[in-house]
Amino acid sequence: MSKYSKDVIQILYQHQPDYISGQFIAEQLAISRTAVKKIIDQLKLEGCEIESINHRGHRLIQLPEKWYSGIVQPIIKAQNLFNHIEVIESTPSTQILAKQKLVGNSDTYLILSDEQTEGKGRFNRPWASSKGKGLWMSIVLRPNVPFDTITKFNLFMALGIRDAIQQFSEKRVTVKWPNDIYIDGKKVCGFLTEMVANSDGIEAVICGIGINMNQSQADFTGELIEKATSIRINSNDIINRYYFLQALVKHIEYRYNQFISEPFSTIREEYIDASNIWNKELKFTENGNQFLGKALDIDNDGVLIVIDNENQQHKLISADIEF
Ligand code: BTX
Repeated sequence: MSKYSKDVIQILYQHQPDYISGQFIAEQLAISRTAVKKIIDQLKLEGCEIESINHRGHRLIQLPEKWYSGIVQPIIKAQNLFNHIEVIESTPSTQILAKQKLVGNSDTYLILSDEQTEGKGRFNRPWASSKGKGLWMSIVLRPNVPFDTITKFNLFMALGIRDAIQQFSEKRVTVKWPNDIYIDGKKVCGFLTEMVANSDGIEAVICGIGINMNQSQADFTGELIEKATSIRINSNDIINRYYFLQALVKHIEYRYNQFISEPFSTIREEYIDASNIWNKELKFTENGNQFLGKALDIDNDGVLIVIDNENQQHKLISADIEF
């Protein structure tokens, strides 16, 4: 793969739906027309639908279900959250990779992968991340805040991710405290937040986000047939992955800035409205302890107030909830 292929795809994408001549692309990149033709032939081989007509040039019609760094980079650089962005085809887990890259720098970054071979949820549970239709990414941020604000970060992120998915879903998108996003009773997204901290505060927050974007119900297997959904299933059209990624990063940036400058109480009402855990019996697991109960409220610090079936009150910072 030529080092210029990401630039060629970027030029074709930016000029969509127009034709663009090989000569123009060659001049932009200071390479030969033969080199441009070779790159375009290679892009066609890997699934890009490109119409090439003599004397008119090339026109991008459709991209395959994969991330192209040449398109991702300008979209995300237009926002100010990350120093750099990495787009890869496969990795065991973007979360592991993001943590490996923390050492010896203070960069903020985003890692996006077409597939994860060992995607992980909370408590080491598997996260299904097959190639093509999902969005699997980890972001690394460096907020200058005390380390006990990590729970608050998670609450702000939930709304950012929810808002982005809502922009593309016909049905209502809800938050299942603390780490899941739901549509129509099924999980469309799971995310988790980890951090590295020292006595001075947080060194890095690493947030891993898995979103089912374009799966059909038939793409899910095993327990996920009943449990999982995608944005596509709840939308009238295929989700344009680049529009969605742009919206996601925009909403995350908005909520991140809010997290840094505002207390949780600013978004408390909004969070309560977006939540799907009220008025139903829930099964809670906290530090290995299981009990049945109901969620009553979220206080101004983001703590979940729960009453169990023995009338005992619990204040939860994090737990696992089953419907
Ligand atoms: P969680 O522990 O709340 O969710 C894991 C549970 O969700 C699984 O046990 C399974 O029941 C269900 N599940 C697994 N895969 C899917 C899926 N694709 N769609 C819907 N439900 C599913 C939530 O953990 C946090 C998940 C974070 C995933 C991201 S992806 C990028 C980053 N890299 C990585 O390895 N993890 C994070």
